Amino acid sequence: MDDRETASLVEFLAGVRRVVALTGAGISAESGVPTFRGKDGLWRQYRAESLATPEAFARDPALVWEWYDWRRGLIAPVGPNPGHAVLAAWEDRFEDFAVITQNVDGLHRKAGTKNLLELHGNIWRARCTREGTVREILTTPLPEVPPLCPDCGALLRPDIVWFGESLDPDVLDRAFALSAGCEALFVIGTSSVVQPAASLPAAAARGGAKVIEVNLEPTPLTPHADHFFPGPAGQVLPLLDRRLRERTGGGRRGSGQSNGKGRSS
Ligand code: BJW
Repeated sequence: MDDRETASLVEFLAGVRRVVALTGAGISAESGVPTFRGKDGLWRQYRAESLATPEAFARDPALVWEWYDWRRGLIAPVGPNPGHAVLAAWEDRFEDFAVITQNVDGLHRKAGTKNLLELHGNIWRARCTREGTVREILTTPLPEVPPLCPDCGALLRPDIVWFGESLDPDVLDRAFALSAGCEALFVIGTSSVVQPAASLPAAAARGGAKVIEVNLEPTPLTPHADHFFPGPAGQVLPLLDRRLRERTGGGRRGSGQSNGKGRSS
């Protein structure tokens, strides 16, 4: 993206109020959390897609829990990176700012984001397969694999949305409403292939929002995005944030004079 395009985007952002960020595994990559579809997305010989399914869990719950136990062990010691930090700070910069994440790692909350929708659940929670009760389990490694419900002895499962399972309808409705109602949607570090999350940018565009993509490489969304910033989120977002602070004199909020939902170029 050239400097003139960045400047015009910064000008636009300085005047908007309702901004949403949709994030995927790429935003946590610089914290050391492997992505799903990159070359690091393999665990032993398994692809993430073949483990994150109810069928895989029914076939071999211990194997699936071993994978989650390994991932929990990777995530536990790491912290948010500058990309997460910028999004947390944008709650103060924009009047109405929300993060919708596909990630289950909890790093947005660790960075201080409060207005957060977790589309695919959270790796630190487990759900009883018999009673549906949800509990937080922070111990890593797990004392027993697979873990059992302390109340009824049934198998626990990760409180995560696997392929073929429905997302929480309330969370999904709120995600679509936020996307359809925002003036700018940032789409950061996601391959934009997993539905229904991959449909949120189209909902935002239909509502008149600018769609701004940040990714190391082009994705199926790129041809439809208004702006594409190639590069690591942990560098691109701080750069944009700095330009925005320079434009607004370091103020915590934009001018409040919304550009409406129309596109400006
Ligand atoms: C960087 C970077 C850096 C790297 N900086 N960038 C319609 C059509 C076709 C199929 C379907 C459909 N609707 C539903 C489906 C089926 C399915 C689906 O979407 N399949 C597609 C793969 C085709 N969807 C579902 O099953 C969903 N359920 C559902 O819709 O229910 C109703 C229904 C069911 C069936 C049929 C029809 C309707 C549920 C989806 C649940 C996804 N769950 C997972 C795993 C669980 C979480 C966990 O264990 O952690 O969620 S899958 C996995 O993919 C995970 C992620 O959240 C999700 C998205 O991945 P993400 O975040 O995009 O990561 P990557 O690795 O793919 O990409 C990383 C990106 O970052 C790359 O682009 C890099 O370049 C970039 N990057 N470093 C910036 N530093």
